[in-house]
Amino acid sequence: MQISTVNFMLGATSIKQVPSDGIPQLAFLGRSNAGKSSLMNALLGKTIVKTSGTPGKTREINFFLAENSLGNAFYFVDLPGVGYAKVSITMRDDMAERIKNYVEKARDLKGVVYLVDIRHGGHKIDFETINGIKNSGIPILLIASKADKLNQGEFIAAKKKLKENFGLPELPLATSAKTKKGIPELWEEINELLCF
Ligand SMILES: Nc1nc2c(ncn2[C@@H]2O[C@H](COP(=O)(O)OP(=O)(O)O)[C@@H](O)[C@H]2O)c(=O)[nH]1
Ligand SMILES: [Mg+2]
Repeated sequence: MQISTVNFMLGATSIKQVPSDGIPQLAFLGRSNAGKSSLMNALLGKTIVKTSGTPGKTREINFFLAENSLGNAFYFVDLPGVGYAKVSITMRDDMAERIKNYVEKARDLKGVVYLVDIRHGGHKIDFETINGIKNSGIPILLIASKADKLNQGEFIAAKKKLKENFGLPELPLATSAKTKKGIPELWEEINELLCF
């Protein structure tokens, strides 16, 4: 997918600030450090979303407005990482609530790309978060991130494990922001979710 423009629009701190302008939104969710920002940059072909060695930093819901070469506009939404251990439980609960609130109330949200580090197989917080937003009816696309971190044998085993752990109908798509593995395939899925 060719992206012609992308701009940071706003960092929302409350649901009232979330755009509801009819432009479809795709949100990225997962634990801190799962590779959300890096994957968004890889998809957009541009370093616009801040990546960080300091997990748990994103507190706002960040909206990036992009347009593809066919003239379709869409938002990529960078949600705060879930379950980061080094912030207070109150802060964690607060962020979990904000995420849930966004997923349930955002009228133009078309799907959630949920990242799980391919090496980790899923943590308790991943299952909890996914269960927490399932009822919203928003499609959730589980992605195995950082695929370049495993060799071929480990890679196949890890995808099977994720399928089992999350009860997926098929093996998850694995991506790497580093090698760009899986990026064209992920764009196909995204275009379908955004109805492009
Ligand atoms: N090797 C490798 N490292 C990655 C990949 N994606 C992200 N990272 C690294 O993982 C760390 C966290 O990435 P980031 O995108 O900020 O994660 P976020 O907290 O989920 O937004 C950074 O040091 C990234 O460079 C990937 O596909 N491959
Ligand atoms: Mg990030």
